[in-house]
Amino acid sequence: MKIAIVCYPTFGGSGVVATELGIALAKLNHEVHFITYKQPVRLDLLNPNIHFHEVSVPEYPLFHYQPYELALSSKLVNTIKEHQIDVLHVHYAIPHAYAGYMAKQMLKEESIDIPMVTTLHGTDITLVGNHPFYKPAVTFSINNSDVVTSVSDSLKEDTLRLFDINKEIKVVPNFIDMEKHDVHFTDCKRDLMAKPEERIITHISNFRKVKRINDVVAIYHQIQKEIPSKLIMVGDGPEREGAEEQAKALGICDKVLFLGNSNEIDKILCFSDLFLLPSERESFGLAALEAMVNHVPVISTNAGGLSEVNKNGVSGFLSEVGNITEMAQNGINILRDEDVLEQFKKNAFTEASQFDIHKIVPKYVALYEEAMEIIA
Ligand code: GMT
Repeated sequence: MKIAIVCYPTFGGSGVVATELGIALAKLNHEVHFITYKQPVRLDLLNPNIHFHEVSVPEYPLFHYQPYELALSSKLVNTIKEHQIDVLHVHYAIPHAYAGYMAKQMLKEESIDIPMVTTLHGTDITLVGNHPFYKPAVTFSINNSDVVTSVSDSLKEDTLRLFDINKEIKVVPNFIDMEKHDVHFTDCKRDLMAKPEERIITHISNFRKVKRINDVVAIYHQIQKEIPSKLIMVGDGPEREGAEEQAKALGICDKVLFLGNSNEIDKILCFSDLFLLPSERESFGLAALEAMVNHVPVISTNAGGLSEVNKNGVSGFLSEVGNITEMAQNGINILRDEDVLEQFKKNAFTEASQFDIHKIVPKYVALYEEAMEIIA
């Protein structure tokens, strides 16, 4: 099959999922074409089945906002024609599903019917897409996709509650490559980060408001009073500076390391003992799954789809949003006893296995086939 994938190329979860999916499809001998404004961060182009087409938006002074959707839909039309693409898979409704719909219409004029699969990731529905400025366009794009998927049951429910949807939404959860992690390698260079007697606690995100970065620091502040430990903060975004100030004000800045964005997530998680994700909302929580596959238990909120990933009392614990004291206490309970920690680490890995890439990718392939039949 020849598949065109549209996604955000940045460190966000939707881009990571789209990239890993494309790589997995290429390994299955499908021809995959990524169409986006920059090479996706986790994509290497060594597989001959993987192609990257850059969308360029020429600057023109007349435009206050450069018209990315226009450039993307034109690039889609050209790429789909040139490479005889069978199916278009757009990740994130805004503006990808909208641009995809326009490309479909332009291609129809040339008697080319291309099926479009739209995957909803979360913020495109719960935060941005729901805004009145975008809502009609998002509703229209979802209803006019040939197949619509969401990454969790929770996101499906949110979409049906917030939008007037007349399309079936199929849940295809996010995934992880278990094979990459089935040998828990020990050469972690842990001593670069902490003393042998210290536990390592990690948070990874885009440091946006929805992640409640101040709660991460506040939870850690309580944990470190009882458990000698370090906090490693990975990622970058608008809330980072405030969190650095907070760590300073709490007198723990020597124990909190802000690493910025990293392509070495697995290496960092390899030496981590606990992962904190106290988000306000999370349609799935890919970062939690990435922690779990690296044998790291998760302390999270119960927001959105997190309870579909992190199992309370098994792979970690879940609390109400903002319940810092409970999250800290749960963290302490896991970290203070070596046997308890070991059990949670094992459980985290076992729970992650239900999201193994080999179980999930065939679901997408089946949906591509279904989408192709719809328009045949
Ligand atoms: O908020 C983020 O982490 C980025 C955002 C994105 O669109 O890349 O993540 C969303 O999609 C991820 C992949 O499906 C999910 O794992 C995240 O839970 C979701 N974020 C939110 O719902 C806030």
